[in-house]
Amino acid sequence: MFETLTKGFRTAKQKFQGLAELDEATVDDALKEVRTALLEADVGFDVVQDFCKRVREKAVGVIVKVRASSKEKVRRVSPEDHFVKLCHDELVELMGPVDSSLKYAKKGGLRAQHVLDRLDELGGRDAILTTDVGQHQMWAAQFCRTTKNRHWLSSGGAGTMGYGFPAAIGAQFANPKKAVWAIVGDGGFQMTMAELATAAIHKLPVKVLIINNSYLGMVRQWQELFFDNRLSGVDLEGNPDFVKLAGAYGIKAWRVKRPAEVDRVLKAAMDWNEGPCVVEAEVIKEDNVFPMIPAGAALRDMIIDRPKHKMEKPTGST
Ligand SMILES: Cc1ncc(C[n+]2csc(CCOP(=O)(O)OP(=O)(O)O)c2C)c(N)n1
Ligand SMILES: [Mg+2]
Repeated sequence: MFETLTKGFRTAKQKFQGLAELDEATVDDALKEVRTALLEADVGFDVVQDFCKRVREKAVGVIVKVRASSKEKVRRVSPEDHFVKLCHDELVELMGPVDSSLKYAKKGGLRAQHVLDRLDELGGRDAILTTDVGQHQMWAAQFCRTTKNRHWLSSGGAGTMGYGFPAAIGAQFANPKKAVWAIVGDGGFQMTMAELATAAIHKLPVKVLIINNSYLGMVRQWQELFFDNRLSGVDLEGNPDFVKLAGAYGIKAWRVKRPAEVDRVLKAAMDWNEGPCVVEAEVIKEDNVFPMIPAGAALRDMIIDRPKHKMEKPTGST
């Protein structure tokens, strides 16, 4: 296992040496070798590439990035310490200093990533978090870094939209003193939003964060990437006004539209102790989640950034 991994790194490194002259296809090829090596070696840490940008910048040899947390993880996975150190050194040599791989544009409107990043920072990391299914779920998984047991309730696999809010109500009943946040999509929330009544009647302090992108976002992303952006049945232009909806149940609600308002609104929701509350984040409509793996594809086929070429149609569904 160790040999496979280091061989993968070494091969890639040799290939990367003359990076300035390499085209993207060759770099892609070399990266596939690293990914394969990692998979075959069955190593439990994340490696994310940021190669397109680097290639454009012609930065030689800085290719593979590890999540910021991985450095710690790498250290922690003893007892195979010598191997871990070897991997770490190899990676550092390839990468330069480790930095966070999950980035998002800070300009051009409110992004779900920003809202979830701030939720994590302002107290979400200690809260019980639940999610629906879709883009917001992926972003929540990326940016909300809870490490506590039983603090992450999410409907994975054949995930079910509408799961997040009722799951949060259950979690809140079971843990009356804990902060519980339901992170839901504007599509998924509409499947179980009648439970606002349950939350109101029982004065549950559950907090709902609606990531409103006015789309069945995950399906829209697939239609964009794999079906020539021929959108069908994904526009949620008939959405209700979620703040008014909450108001109709007698529930406190805020709407946030600008990045500068996020902290203030999230803090206000965190401080709200008179029963449930709702935060509607009106985010940009057409953002995509990366990295992603097309259905039916393998981990090594992971898409890191917006593909420049036409993608093959996936063999499975969302
Ligand atoms: C009950 C149910 N119906 C359909 C799907 C397929 N599906 C997965 S994600 C998704 C879109 C979710 O939209 P939204 O809740 O707005 O979340 P977003 O992706 O926009 O964050 C759909 C339709 C599903 N997972 N569950
Ligand atoms: Mg949506």
